[in-house]
Amino acid sequence: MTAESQALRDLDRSHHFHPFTDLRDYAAHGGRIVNRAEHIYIHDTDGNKLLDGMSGLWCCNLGYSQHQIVEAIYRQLQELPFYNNFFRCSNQPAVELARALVEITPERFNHVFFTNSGSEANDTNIRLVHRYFDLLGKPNKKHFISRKNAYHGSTIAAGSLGGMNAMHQQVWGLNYVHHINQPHWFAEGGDLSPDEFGLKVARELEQKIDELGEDNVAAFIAEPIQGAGGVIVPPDTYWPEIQRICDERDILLIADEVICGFGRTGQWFGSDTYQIKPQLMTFAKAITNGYIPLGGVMISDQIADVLLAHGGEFTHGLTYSGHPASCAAGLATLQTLHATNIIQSAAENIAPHFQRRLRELESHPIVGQVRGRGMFAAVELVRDKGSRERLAPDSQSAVYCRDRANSNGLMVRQTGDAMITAPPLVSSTAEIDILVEKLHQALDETAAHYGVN
Ligand code: PXG
Repeated sequence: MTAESQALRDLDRSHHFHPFTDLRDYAAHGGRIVNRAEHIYIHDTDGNKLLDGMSGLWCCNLGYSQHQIVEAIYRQLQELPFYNNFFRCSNQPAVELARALVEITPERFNHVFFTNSGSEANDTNIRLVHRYFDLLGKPNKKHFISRKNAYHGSTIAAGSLGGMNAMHQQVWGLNYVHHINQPHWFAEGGDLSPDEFGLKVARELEQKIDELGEDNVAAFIAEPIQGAGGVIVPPDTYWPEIQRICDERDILLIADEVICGFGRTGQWFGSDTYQIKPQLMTFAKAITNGYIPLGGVMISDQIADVLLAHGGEFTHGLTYSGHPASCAAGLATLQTLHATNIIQSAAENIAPHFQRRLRELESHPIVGQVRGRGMFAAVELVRDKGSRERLAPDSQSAVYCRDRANSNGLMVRQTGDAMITAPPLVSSTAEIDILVEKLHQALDETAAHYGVN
């Protein structure tokens, strides 16, 4: 470690509060300063090079060397670095990106509202839904149903929509958000088959609607595949049953596509993969390949028509809604996705290789399950495969395994007792092989540490 790197790390731990971090621990030990990246590799100030098995934070789906996106941002900043979209003004990249998004989403989506992040986009969903039902003369329809262990962001509203216990302990959430169980068969399915369990937890939505009263429930929000919660791939029975319930009841379906969107599940959106028909879709992250902040909500005609028919100001907006540089980055990202056909080619080539290679880890003595779809996956760590007993309390073994992987040059993360990986779609088969080998090595070291062989 150079003196320069050490000095930077010391300044960081002295002055910089990091997100979702044990602040006391960080102040004592500091962290890794990432200062350079190319293709699917990141470099830190200590000279380490890591294969990025997390695509930044589920956002750099095309890796770090997409210079045309960088140039689009630069060109836009030279032409028009900023202007707002309030007071009857607009800007060309925002207009063009709105149209490009309408083209890649199902026909019923013809409008977009731009934000800076996924959290703000989910706040926007609440605003849109409340306004929609108010205009329809159904002012009691204010309640939202979400799922335990969902992640929808970290503003007060998005954090309330989310179902993370640790967050709820620190946030006094909204009193009109309710949570049902998640479709996490491995952790919570007990003796039921995955299909039975999928139906059981889907029907909790129906029960919750009955409990709250259909006249009071506005919407159900969910990620097609839960990302931060642990790449929770729902049983096949889950989404068709949820769709049935939403169709039969007068409640809206909101798909949070912040992680699933833009190719992660093998199609443009997770909603395409699961053939669900949400009335609202949240996006962020990979819309700009993570290079600059941008989020938003796709609004279906069912909702847009009501907002348009009634008029009256929609009293919601952010200074940077539709920022020209962010939208230019979004356009360049979509153009790249189209020009390279990477979503389809990754779904046909690299994703099957990634899923196949990872599943080989199921024969490892401490692996209880490997699950995934497209270009993301979770590897569950256990001491006993039959009983699914964990190696150690408080997810310690997965934290240990993550640290070993990181030290061995692989950036992966841990959620609960699962190792999580979501590499860029531009990874080669050889790079996926390296990822799996490094994860295998970390699993071996974890098994040895906890005395399993
Ligand atoms: N919805 C989903 C599904 C997300 O994954 C958000 C909304 C919020 O987006 P913003 O842009 O406000 O962060 C997210 C964000 C993790 C992790 O540890 C995941 C996210 C954010 C931070 C950490 O996996 N996802």
